[in-house]
Amino acid sequence: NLKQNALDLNSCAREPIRTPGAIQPYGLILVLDPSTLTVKECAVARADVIETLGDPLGQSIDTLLGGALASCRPALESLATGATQFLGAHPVGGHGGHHTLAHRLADDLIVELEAPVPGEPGSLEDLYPAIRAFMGEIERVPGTRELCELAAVQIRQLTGFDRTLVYQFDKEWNGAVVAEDGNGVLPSYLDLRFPESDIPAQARELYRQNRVRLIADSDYHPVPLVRTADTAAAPPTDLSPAMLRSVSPVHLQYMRNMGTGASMSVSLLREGELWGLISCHNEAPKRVPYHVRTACEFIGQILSLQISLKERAAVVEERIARRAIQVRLLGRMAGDQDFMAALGRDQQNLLALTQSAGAAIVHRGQCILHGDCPRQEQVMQLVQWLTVQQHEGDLICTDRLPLEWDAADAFADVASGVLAISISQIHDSFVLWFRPEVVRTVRWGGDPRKEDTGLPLSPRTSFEGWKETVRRQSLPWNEVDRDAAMELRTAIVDIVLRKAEEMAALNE
Ligand code: BLA
Repeated sequence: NLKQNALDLNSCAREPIRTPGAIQPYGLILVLDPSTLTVKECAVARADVIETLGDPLGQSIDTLLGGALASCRPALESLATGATQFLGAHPVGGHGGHHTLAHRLADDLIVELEAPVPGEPGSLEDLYPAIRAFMGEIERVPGTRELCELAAVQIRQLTGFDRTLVYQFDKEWNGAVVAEDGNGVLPSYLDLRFPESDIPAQARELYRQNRVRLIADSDYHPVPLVRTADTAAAPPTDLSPAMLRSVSPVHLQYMRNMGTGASMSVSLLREGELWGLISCHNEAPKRVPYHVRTACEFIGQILSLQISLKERAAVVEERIARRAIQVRLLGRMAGDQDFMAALGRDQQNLLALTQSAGAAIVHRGQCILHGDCPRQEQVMQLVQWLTVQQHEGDLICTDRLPLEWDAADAFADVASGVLAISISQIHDSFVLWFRPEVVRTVRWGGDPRKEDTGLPLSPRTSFEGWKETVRRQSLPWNEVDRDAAMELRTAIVDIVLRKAEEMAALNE
């Protein structure tokens, strides 16, 4: 029962996507013995190819497909393990020049021939103007969001998909749609979130290695690999580098449920890790020609590099902005006897310092609230709880307080996240900042009702699933938030100490 399997999310991570034993039907795959260059396994979609050119199984590279690949022998012989090489176009019977790729694995040499797409560009050079235009424009945009929007537009122009999305992973591998371009045929998914299991771990690992994949028709009939008798007992062949690799039936069902006939995705990496995907959809089936995919891969790489740069610059800028806020807060405190009152007079900056929705200052049994906070007595209980926790240093933070302390369930909506600095252990003085449950901070982009298919495998169900996985969690606190809080603590402690010294001097 597919529905039940689909709901068992562990089963997603076990889908054997590298070894599906079949290909998509847009060409043919030959698995050669690397030492003899004879075919030990193959999948050929068109029966007439075998009728006219003979069965490739058991044949040598020199004779198979009517000798079409004989000239590739030197290239194939010298291909290093792990490498992929483009071998140009080669005729397959009367079906035109097929783009040919060779992939050398430890024990296999995979040769795949992809059928041409009518009217496709003759070379990557034809697409160079589009790539150059993209490179020119990215220099002018300020941030990551704008970069992603530009890439969505560019990839859609290049490919003609109905909708292109830029999908970004968070640190737990849930995803969010951060940019989108479309022609209105498919619904908008902008700002939607998806749980980790929608793109399971083994798929993410494969996409980290292999940067582009195309599912040209979510209704396709897989073409099974056939083997020679003496390879029958060998383990299933690893098709992970192959463009024609047949994809997981679970994912095909997902695509059909969301009304997409074709999908392509391009990996975005940052420092060797998968940062996100450019994900493209079409309502009708759609092939994307080889050179166009290469251009998309290239744009993906440029985008990846730019994202790294922009994110690094953004952290620096954010630190500077927080420092400015801190200076303003300190200015208030300097001229004031009572640091609590002083901080409270600048609520906006107090909250902005850690990007929070609420803050509480607890000092000598008093508790003052700013913005969206739990009730006073709840904050006091929280402080009690914090003081008995084992924690290192003077900063405590969590983005899932209710999961760590049951009593916080009562105010999870406003304070799923808390960042607290302890000012003085003797007097139980704290400054606490609160963040709401993350679901409250998410905008729903499209109209959910339009998409509600009631089926278990669909973006709508996924979005609901995502909400469950992040219940009682806030947006995470990052290093900039924590450092800003600690710097404020140092300043407060300095002020408190200085006051104490002044008092002591007066008393002498
Ligand atoms: C693969 N899942 C994928 C891929 C995407 C998504 C983009 C890459 C393949 C492609 O380009 O189409 C997910 N696509 C999305 C999401 C959106 C989207 C979230 O457009 C949102 C807008 N997927 C599930 C569940 C399972 C699952 C419940 O939702 C498992 C039971 C599995 N997804 C799954 C698997 C793959 C996959 C196994 C790998 C497919 C392959 O490459 O063989």
